Formats: sequence, structure tokens, C-alpha cells
Amino acid sequence: MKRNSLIQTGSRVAVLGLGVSGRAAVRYLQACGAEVRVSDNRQQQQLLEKEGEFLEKTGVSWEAGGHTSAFLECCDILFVSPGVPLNLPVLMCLQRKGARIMGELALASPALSETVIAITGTNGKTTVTTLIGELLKGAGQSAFVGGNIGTPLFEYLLKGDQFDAVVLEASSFQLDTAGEFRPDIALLLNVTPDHIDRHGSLAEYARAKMMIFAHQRPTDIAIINSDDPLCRSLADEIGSRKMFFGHGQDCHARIAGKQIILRWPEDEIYDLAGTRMDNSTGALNCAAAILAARSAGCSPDRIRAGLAAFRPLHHRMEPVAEVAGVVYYDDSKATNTGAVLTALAQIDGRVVLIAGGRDKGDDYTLLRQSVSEKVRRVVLIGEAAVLLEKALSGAVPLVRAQSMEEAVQLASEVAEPGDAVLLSPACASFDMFNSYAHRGEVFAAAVERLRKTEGSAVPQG
Ligand code: UMA
Repeated sequence: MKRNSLIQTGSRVAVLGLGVSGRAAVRYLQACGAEVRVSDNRQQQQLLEKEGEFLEKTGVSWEAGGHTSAFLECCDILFVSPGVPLNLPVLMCLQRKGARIMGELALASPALSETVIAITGTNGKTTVTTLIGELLKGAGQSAFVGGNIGTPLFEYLLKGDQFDAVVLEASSFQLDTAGEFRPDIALLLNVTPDHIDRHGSLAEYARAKMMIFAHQRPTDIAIINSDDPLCRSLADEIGSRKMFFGHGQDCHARIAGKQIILRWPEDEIYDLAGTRMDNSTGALNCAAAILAARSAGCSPDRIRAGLAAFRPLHHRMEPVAEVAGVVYYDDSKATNTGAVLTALAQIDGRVVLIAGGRDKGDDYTLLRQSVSEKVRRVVLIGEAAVLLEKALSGAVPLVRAQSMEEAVQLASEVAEPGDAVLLSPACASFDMFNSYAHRGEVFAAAVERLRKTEGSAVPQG
């Protein structure tokens, strides 16, 4: 196990939230000798059997049904899971009394001596994180790939491995509580509205994202999307060594057609033709990942081999079937308007869009122009249907569906040969599904049933 200067034997730490992060935190903190207690806002009867067993096995004190001052005030450090909002009165009160509020990046990163690469942005984080991990491994470096992508950093510390690099997907929630986290290489992929319900405004959300650079030293590397106007303007605030990717002439990784031209300082060409990343989003993601991998010492040839071998992740513009000349795309990971706009831009023909789910405070009027240009009809699902209906009314015909099965059926009825049916919801999935992955699977299953009745092909992809 890797030890940590912040946690001493006998340190009193409360873990708020008994999810994936919280459980890993408890195990790590206990292994460091801390006195740990757990607080979760679910009622006791809502805790799952495995969580009850976890609490029993670890022997921690715990409270359920809310976070109380009486239970937490004996602790010096309050570890907050990413999903716990920081404006809870109890947190603010305990902070005023001297408790330190820390998330995983603040609490775990002091134990790291590896090269740390951290990736944030509204969209593309998981793809770029995975791709950087693959490029490093393909170049012979050992790398832990984790963070918001699913495996907490604490798990790496618990195993005690000493890899060459740690590659972390960092969400705005995690960056909000990142303390003095200092990645050697930090990437900002894009910033468009998301999680406004939590952050309150786009400016506050962007501020959280910018925390990825806050403690970098002048020699550390900041990789920034030059095509994204908000990122470009925020870049003035960054004090570390900036490298831009995008289409501009001044970019260190410049996209020109299917090629990425790296100034290093001699030009290096990376050709995406024939790879699975040969599209506008893929090129931006690759340009960012190449800059990171090259900065971490990977050779151009190994990077080229890694790009050729890379397969896009599921539920991101994934073609699931072609039925009666219509291609059905699962883009369930698109949980904000920025991602939907990117998806629509990638489709040449007309689109029937399936959208809706749990609202996160996004401004759906941002979709109006693209939708009115490209979309034949929008099929609305979930809690946000009413908000989307209001935002898009008059721009395009709208229809509501009560289930994914019905949404696919209604979409198939208006789609014409050459069209695409696109599940790109602009919303979270939790009103109807367990996760975005579950939503995508239910969509694919409904399309498969349609395909069987119509007798069409599964696209090669
Ligand atoms: N809880 C409280 N009090 C609260 C809110 C929640 O006690 O006020 C409890 C819940 O009852 C539950 C637990 O907290 O028991 C859940 O914690 P959590 O929501 O922080 O979720 P984890 O299971 O710890 O997963 C988190 C990330 N979740 C969120 O950011 C919401 C996961 O990202 C991440 O993979 C995981 O840590 C490991 O790092 C998911 C995500 O949706 C995939 N991320 C958002 C995104 O990508 O857009 C940011």
C-alpha cells in the first residue's frame, strides 16, 4: 500500500457517501490507520445488502438518513464523495469550525510520485483518458487509468503498485474538492453547459474545471482546446506551459483534414485515415491525447500504432443496426447539449432524435438551430420532456414516448431510408435507467427487436 502524508495513525476522518468512491476511501483510510466513520444520506433500509456487509466488515461507526453535525464534528477531515454537494449547511458549518473538506484528488494525490496525467472537459474525457492509457501502455509504460472513469485512485494506492504513470479522468465535482492536486500534464478538452444544477452557472462550472491547472508549476504542461472559445479565453489564466490543439495555425497539435500535425519542434504527422477515430470529434480527441502521450515520452511510431489499434468506447455515436435503410446510433453518453450538437454535426443526412431524461439544468434552446436544420422529428422521453418541448417548440415536430421501446417505434415510423435515428438524450439517465450504459442497452435491444421484425442488417463497426 502507498502511504500518505495527510493521513496519520489515529487521524479522524468522516467519509460522506457510501458509493464507489466512499467504499474505496474507507478501505484506504483504515489501511493508513485512520479512525473512520461513514455518513450517507440514504435511509438505512435503502442501503444495499453488500453495503450493510461492508459496514459490518470494516467495523466503522456510521449514520444513515442524512449528514449530522453531531456525528461528524469529532472529525478533522471530511472526505466528500463526488456526488455530495458542497453547499450542504452541515458541511459549511463544520468547515467554519476548522474541519478540512477533501475529495479524492486532494486526499490521495500526495501519495503519488508517478507522472500524473489528468483529463477534464465536458465531453470526451473518458475516451481521451482511455486513449492516453492505451498509448502509454503501447509505448511500454505501465499506467493506472482511473478516477471518474470508474476506478477510484484509492484502489491504486491500496494495491501499492509503482507504475510509470497515473492517468485520471477528473470531473468538475472531483476538481471542486481537489485541494492542491497538481498533475504534471493536465488536459482541458472543452467546456459547454453541464451539471448547472450543481454548480449554479456556466461560469462556476468552468471555474471548477480550471482547478485542474490551479497548482501546476511553470514547467508542468497544460493541454487546451484552441477551437473552444471558452477554453481559449480561460487559457490566459493558466501559468504552466501551454500547448494548444485544434485547427488554428498556432496549435501545437494542428488538425488538417485527416492528419494531425505536431510541432515537436519538427513537424510530425499522425494520419487518422483508416483508424476508427477518423471523424471531427475523433480528431480533436486524438490531437489532445497525442500531445499528452508525446509529453510523457512516447515515441511517434508507438503512438501511431496505438491510434490504429484504438476502438471507440460504447454508447458514443455507436451504430447498433441498420433497419430499412435507416442507421440507428446509440449516443446515450451524450448527457448535455454540447454532446448532442457534436453528434448532430457528425451525421450527414436527416435525423430522428430521441432525447430527454433527468434534467441537469442545461439550456435546451442551445439545440434549436441544429435541430431545426437537421432533425425531422424529436421523440421526447423522461422527466425533461416538458422542458425540451418548451425549448424546441416551433423548431421541429415533437412527440412524446413513455418508454424507450415506444420511442424507437415512433422514430422508425417517420425515419426515411438514408436517415439516422439518434439516441442522444442531452440529459442524465437516472429517471428511467440505472446508468447511461443501461439506457443505451435498452435502446439497442429495442432496435434489435425492430430489426428482427423488419429483417435488416447489423452494421459492421
Ligand atoms: N450521497 C450522500 N449525500 C449526498 C449525495 C449522495 O450521502 O448529498 C451518497 C449516496 O447515497 C450514495 C453515494 O453518496 O451512497 C454516492 O456517491 P457518489 O454520487 O459520489 O458516487 P460514487 O459511487 O462514489 O461514484 C463517483 C462518481 N459519481 C459522481 O460523480 C456522481 C462516478 O462518476 C465515478 O466513476 C466514481 O465516483 C469513481 O471515481 C459517475 C458520474 O456520473 C460515472 N460522474 C459525473 C459525470 O461523468 O458527468 C460527474
